[in-house]
Amino acid sequence: MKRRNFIKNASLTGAGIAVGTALVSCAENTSKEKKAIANSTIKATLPLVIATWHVINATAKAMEILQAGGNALDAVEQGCMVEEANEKGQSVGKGGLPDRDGNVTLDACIMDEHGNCGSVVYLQNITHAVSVARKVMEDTPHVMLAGEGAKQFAVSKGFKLEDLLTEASTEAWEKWKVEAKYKPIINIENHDTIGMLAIDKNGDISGACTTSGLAYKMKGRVGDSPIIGSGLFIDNNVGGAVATGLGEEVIKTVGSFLIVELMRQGKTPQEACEEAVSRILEKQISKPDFQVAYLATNKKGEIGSYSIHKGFTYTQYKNNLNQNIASKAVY
Ligand code: SD4
Repeated sequence: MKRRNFIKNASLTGAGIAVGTALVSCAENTSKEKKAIANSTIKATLPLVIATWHVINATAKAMEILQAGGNALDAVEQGCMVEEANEKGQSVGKGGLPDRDGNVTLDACIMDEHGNCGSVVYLQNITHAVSVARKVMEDTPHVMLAGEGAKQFAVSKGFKLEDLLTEASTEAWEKWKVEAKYKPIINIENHDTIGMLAIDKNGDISGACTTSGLAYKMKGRVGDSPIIGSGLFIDNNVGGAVATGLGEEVIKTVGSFLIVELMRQGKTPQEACEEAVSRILEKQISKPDFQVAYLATNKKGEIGSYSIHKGFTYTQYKNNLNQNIASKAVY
């Protein structure tokens, strides 16, 4: 590990206090004290898990892994898998709402503390898209696999083929065909893509994002969620960010990457999320009828979230408290 990274990483652990102390041995006492207080606050905050929307069971699973000493990558994968398997959630995995032709197509990605990432787009018939994304990251020389190729790869890795269109989703789709007459619905509330960030006991951060995408999208449409930098971005020197809502607007502004870069420049996670939302709004001529929401954490475990419209909530498991929190919003 490069010395600079070692120091940055170590400063989040008990060892970091010693390393940090050695480096500032000539500095004033007051700054030493401040550093010690900051380090102990970070230790109290970690490990932590945050995720978009109301996904208490998913964050609980991720925290179980972190508390047992597991790493952030395993935590975000297994946390997301809880929602992918939950048929009642109609925006993720099995039971996800289909495109306008009745196909359930999944998008997912994952990114670790080393900057490695994997992604699948337009994946059909496999519930755990996030795990396929992890296999792409770990077992191929590529970052992204799409459609039939992604499916074949998943099968070669032992994933089972399943019908992801449940009775409830079929009913909702049939109703939409009659009522909406194939006109896309942009519903500010009808999203619950899971984007999850975790920081483990070592202070390392990973993230994942998984979704069935926008309900009743055009066949072939891919959103922001599997696109590294849009739906998710991680930098172990800075923090991480995830997005939910109308993916087209997130892609146009490369939202999650933007937030991490703004935090790198010194903004708090809250300030960075607000700036990313305003980058979208400054291009609108009137109040938009779509929703975009961001959630971010820096390496100190400070959390920020911001959405265009009220109604976005996120789940935070921090300092032994697993709770759902209403985000600040523009409107
Ligand atoms: C997409 N961003 O496909 C996703 C949708 C979403 O909660 O976030 N749903 O555009």
